[in-house]
Amino acid sequence: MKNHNMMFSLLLGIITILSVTHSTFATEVSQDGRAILINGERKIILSGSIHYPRSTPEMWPDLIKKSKDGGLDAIETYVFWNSHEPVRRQYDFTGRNNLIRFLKTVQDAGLYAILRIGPYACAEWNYGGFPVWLHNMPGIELRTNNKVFMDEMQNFTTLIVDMVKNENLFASQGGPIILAQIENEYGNVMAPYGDAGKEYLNWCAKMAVAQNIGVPWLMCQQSDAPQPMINTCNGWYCHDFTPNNPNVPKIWTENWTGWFKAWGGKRPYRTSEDVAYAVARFFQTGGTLQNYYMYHGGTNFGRTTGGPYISTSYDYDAPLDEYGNLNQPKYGHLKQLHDVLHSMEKELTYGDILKTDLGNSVTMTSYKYQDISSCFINNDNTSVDATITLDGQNLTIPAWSVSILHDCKHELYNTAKVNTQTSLKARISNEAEQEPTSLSWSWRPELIGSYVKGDVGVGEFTSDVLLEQKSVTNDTSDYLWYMTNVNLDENDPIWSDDMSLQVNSSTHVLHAYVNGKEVGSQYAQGHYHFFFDQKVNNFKKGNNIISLLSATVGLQNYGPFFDKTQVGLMGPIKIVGKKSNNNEVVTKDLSSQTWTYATGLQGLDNHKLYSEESVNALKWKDERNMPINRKMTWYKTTFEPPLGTEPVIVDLSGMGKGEAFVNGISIGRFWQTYLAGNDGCDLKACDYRGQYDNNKCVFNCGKSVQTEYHVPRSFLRDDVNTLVLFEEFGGNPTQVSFKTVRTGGACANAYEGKTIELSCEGRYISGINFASFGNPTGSCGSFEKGLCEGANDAKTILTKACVGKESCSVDVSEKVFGAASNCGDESKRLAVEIVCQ
Ligand SMILES: *[C@@H]1O[C@H](CO)[C@@H](O)[C@H](O)[C@H]1NC(C)=O
Ligand SMILES: *[C@@H]1O[C@H](CO)[C@@H](O)[C@H](O)[C@H]1NC(C)=O
Ligand SMILES: *[C@@H]1O[C@H](CO)[C@@H](O)[C@H](O)[C@H]1NC(C)=O
Ligand SMILES: *[C@@H]1O[C@H](CO)[C@@H](O)[C@H](O)[C@H]1NC(C)=O
Ligand SMILES: *[C@@H]1O[C@H](CO)[C@@H](O)[C@H](O)[C@H]1NC(C)=O
Ligand SMILES: CC(=O)N[C@H]1CO[C@H](CO)[C@@H](O)[C@@H]1O
Repeated sequence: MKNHNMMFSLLLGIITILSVTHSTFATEVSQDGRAILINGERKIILSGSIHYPRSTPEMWPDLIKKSKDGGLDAIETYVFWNSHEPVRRQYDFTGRNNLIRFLKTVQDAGLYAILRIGPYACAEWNYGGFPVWLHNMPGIELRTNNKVFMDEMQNFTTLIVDMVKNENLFASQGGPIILAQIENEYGNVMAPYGDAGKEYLNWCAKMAVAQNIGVPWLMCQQSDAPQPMINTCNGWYCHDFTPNNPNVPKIWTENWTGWFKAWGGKRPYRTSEDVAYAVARFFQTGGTLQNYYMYHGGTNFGRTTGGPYISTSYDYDAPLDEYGNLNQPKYGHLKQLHDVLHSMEKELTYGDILKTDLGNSVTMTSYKYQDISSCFINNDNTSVDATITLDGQNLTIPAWSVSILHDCKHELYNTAKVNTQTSLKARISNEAEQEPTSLSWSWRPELIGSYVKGDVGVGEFTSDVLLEQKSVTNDTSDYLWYMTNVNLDENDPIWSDDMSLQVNSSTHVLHAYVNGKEVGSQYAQGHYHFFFDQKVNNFKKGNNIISLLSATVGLQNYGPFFDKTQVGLMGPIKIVGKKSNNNEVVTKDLSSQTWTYATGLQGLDNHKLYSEESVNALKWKDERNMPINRKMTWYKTTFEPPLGTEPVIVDLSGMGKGEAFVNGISIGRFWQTYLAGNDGCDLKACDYRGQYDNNKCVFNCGKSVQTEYHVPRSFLRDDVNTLVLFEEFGGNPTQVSFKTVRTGGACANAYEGKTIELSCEGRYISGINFASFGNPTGSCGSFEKGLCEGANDAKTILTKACVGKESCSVDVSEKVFGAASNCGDESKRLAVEIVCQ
């Protein structure tokens, strides 16, 4: 028996070895102190994050192709547990959740993949990617040494690893995945978990290693990552980062290309110059693998946004915009940098490194391999340009920039000299229809009568305490009703002329009703906690019905113990009477009353009014008596898809807050009426020089953070499509319209010696608005000629070279534009603005 067993396990061992190495295409991934090695060769790896559920399978090939064209070697993604296992042991890997299809699309494009399994993701994703049923399991504690949690985490991690293995997607099996990640930024939050956190971390490492995936594991932001986990850096800059083991390379897992947006917030923007500076500094200081977070941000469809209050758009100011268009100049400026870095791969990964301090925050780093030297020269001074003399030539390194030089002589690239055009996006109204006037609407009220009038049987269960919302709803809906009956007899001391309802609220949005009548609504601003206090004038003797509708807008996704953040109406909830004669205040605490609970709204969650079946089956009222600014109202219209292939958006101007659906698919929550504050949009702050953070350069003060919502083409049919809006606060749908987004024009500013490429990205160049070679001033839209100007008319030259073409390229030189006089020491530039057809 024993022998038999041994034979069996020996055999198994052989089979395992065979199955790991059988493929002739297997890629060996290893690491040393310099780089990740692919089949024994050190590599420079440029990677970008694209989260598969934030776009559609139909968009993936194009996004990944553009990533490859942009000079990336790898695509990185998290795995989103709550999308895949919405109900315990019931899985969804279809459509946008088709992880395997996504990884195969990456493979088909010939790129590597980095799989951050987590399964905690953060990512501004609802509840950080954790399913809410997990939180509701008895005895569970998340992200710590807790058996219930660890069993579930292992179960899901194993499921993903097995799925990926079955498709041979790990590099060790010939697949694209070169690295995997367990946990995520735990180092940032670990201290409050104490020893249990440390034990959990060690367990994560062991559990990961036991998965036997044949490629290295990463742990980001984890300076004490146990071996063989590779600890990596996340941040705006990572050049000062050193890994915790001399035998692992310096890896940057999240280089934040921009920042996310939130309802009621401003729009953040990070300049191309500064992102390029951060990347060049990282490679200058020995980094060899970096990942852009995000390369394509995309859209938080449905109820997937985290938060609270993360917006539906997750554009992130990434190199590919929300719709998959190039975000120029960021995309092109980084592409040029990637090409230069790849051309230096051998020097950067095998070369001898020599650092020279040139004074005043200027350093030169040379990488010499065999006969070739490549150099980086950085100027970290935030205001003063540096001029250095190399080989008898003067070279200007602008403040806060890095130059990269071939042979340490010829400048190939400078992070502050942007030679890529700035594309100007145009919104074109739906050419298939005359919107918005052509859209005809029908409507229905959301039926809340039985909840606010206390009809019997409307609730699901009762409780004598105020319950936390997630624990009741399992997050199957944003909405939860808290309802109670209060008997006020004739002699109750509470009676007065000034009676009010007070709710100590931890919810995001509250709508309060007494005896069928609305008494007020309120939403959290700044802190996700507010005190509701509204006068009520319809309390009556006898039975009173109090109905409180609590709504969430994305569950918290970050912080120590973020999962324990309570949301809902935990009270106290009181009726307060103030006597006018003696100022006496009498309160009646309702917190321990019997409360009846009902999850969701009738139309939204039970009848699914947005679904294809209900949209046609149920009666909708026509436009004649359509209410405007009415709370809890449904609107419906049909539309033809805009012509062409450009991305489609729906402009929801006029609407308040709610959720939008196209052909039964949720395109996300909307919230136009929560406006950003008026302060802080100082464009001078957008100078690329100096440390960036997400508050440095913001736009859109006093406005709504998002009025346009992406409608992926694959959601649309050729003939008739349906848009359904659930409006919670009150809005006016008559301004709603569909549009396409395209390049309307472009500006460029290129230095002498460079070649400028101009493109309408699929459309024709129809005109040249401005062109000047010399020292033009101003910026896109307001360029002006300077004193120095080439002898030939720049506009005529560009018209000849470009108009009527999709793209054109022109050498920026005196040979083309003629000798320029009066230019002094200044380097000459070409400024141009083109118009697209
Ligand atoms: C996950 O747990 C279920 C039981 O709930 C079990 O049947 C299944 O085999 C487990 N999966 C893995 C990969 O461990
Ligand atoms: C930049 O250089 C100037 C001139 O040498 C110096 O006075 C200043 O302190 C430097 N500033 C920074 C931030 O390096
Ligand atoms: C370089 O700059 C220095 C100082 O401005 C100047 O004296 C010198 O002539 C310049 N050399 C060249 C080759 O332009
Ligand atoms: C939430 O989940 C529990 C079991 O975990 C279940 O009893 C309850 O009915 C669920 N509630 C809703 C609203 O889905
Ligand atoms: C209101 O709720 C908050 C958060 O749950 C709690 O900290 C606070 O003590 C409550 N206020 C009162 C008066 O109970
Ligand atoms: C610390 C932190 O905020 N972590 C985050 C890093 O960057 C993005 C922010 O967009 C998150 O998704 C990370 O998890």
